[in-house]
Amino acid sequence: MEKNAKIYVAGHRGMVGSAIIRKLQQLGYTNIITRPSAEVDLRNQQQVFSFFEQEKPDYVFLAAAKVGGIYANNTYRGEFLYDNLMIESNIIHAAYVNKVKKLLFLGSSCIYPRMAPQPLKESYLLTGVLEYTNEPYAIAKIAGIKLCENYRLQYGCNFISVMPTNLYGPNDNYDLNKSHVLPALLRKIHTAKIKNIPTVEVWGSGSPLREFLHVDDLSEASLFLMENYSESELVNIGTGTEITIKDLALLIMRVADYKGEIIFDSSKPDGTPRKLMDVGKLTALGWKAKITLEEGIRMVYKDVEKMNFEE
Ligand code: GFB
Repeated sequence: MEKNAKIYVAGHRGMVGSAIIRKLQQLGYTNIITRPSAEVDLRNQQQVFSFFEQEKPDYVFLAAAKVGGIYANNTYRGEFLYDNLMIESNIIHAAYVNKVKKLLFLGSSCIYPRMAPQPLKESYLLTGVLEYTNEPYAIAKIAGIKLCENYRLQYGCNFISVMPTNLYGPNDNYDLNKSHVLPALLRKIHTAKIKNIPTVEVWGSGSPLREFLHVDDLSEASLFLMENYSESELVNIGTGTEITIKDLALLIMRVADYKGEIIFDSSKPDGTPRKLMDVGKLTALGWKAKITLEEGIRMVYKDVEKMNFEE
């Protein structure tokens, strides 16, 4: 990407989009464009098409999506399917019509089959049944991957797909009904600590394994792939290491210096038992995650300490 190229970041207010903008700015890109959803509703085809026709971006980072943790995915199932299908279809088609030089589409590790062998290789896509709690989101993301792949095959578009593992970092969502586990536990543990509450509630059994990547690593990897990868097959982005939800809670308790007890709420779902990315392809291309989970949690916890959570 040329330093003065016109780069559109869709989803600039979200955790991923804002991290991509920070990284682009750090690296000296000067012509980044964004649009608030009040001006361009990405689910609206007409608005997206007019915006692309007017702006004619050279490069697109497609980081806009309706996202959430296990509860939100399982509750707002229709919205997760419809909004994500509309957003990605509108942007990918507009990018094709307006001759965007390259587009990077962000998916998620939940696209892989629930019981796929671990670690998850890119080739396991569509080899089995999906996890039901996030099936609508996963189906929408798989459709996005297939749009990129097939627009490349039919029209020669340079559109690539990258699949991040579970993310965390600045601008995360701390609403307990919508958030992912890491921000949820940071909030719950911090609140318990400052209010002297002796227990903290962790959903499910605590035994599922998850992999966590700091969003600043994700944005670096995304820019790296924008510069260095132009193939139809998706690429996993992760750390290649995993932790149980129980150990994650214990780690956050240590960082927050909270000495209470964990109570598991078995009425809440566990979701996929395990979701570890095989990052061999990305490593071979020349990129590796830098921020360890403990370092990342310590960084984010500094922000959490300044937040004022309302009960
Ligand atoms: O992060 P999370 O919501 O999503 O949950 P997934 C991960 C695990 O943490 C589950 C447990 O086993 C949860 O039951 N957990 C424990 C909690 N306590 C909490 C809590 O207070 N809040 C939350 N949210 N979880 C999502 C998918 O799956 O991962 C999305 O639904 C997306 O589609 C995303 O792919 C990356 O890892 O289970």
